[in-house]
Amino acid sequence: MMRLLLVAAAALLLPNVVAFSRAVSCDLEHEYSCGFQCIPLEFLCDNVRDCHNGLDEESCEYLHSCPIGDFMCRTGECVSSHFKCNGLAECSDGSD
Ligand SMILES: [Ca+2]
Repeated sequence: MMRLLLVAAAALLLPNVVAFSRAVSCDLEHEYSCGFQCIPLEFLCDNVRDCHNGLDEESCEYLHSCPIGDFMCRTGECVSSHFKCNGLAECSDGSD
């Protein structure tokens, strides 16, 4: 009973931690499982880290890469990492 109360209290106090520690089930026909997170299959090996653990970019072979210090847009364009998340779209698709 005490253990049940502790789990309930933890769930109330730390909802994000409890939710994150739960494995999720993905729709594997359309999604890739990072373990505790699902991402669209098209995000796999696209040179952008989408999984919190980076699993979607491990064991990938890339046909195209960007110079060190650059960020690769989802379109494959290379832009300086300094411009990533600066509120302006340097990538033609706005993926930066
Ligand atoms: Ca990715």
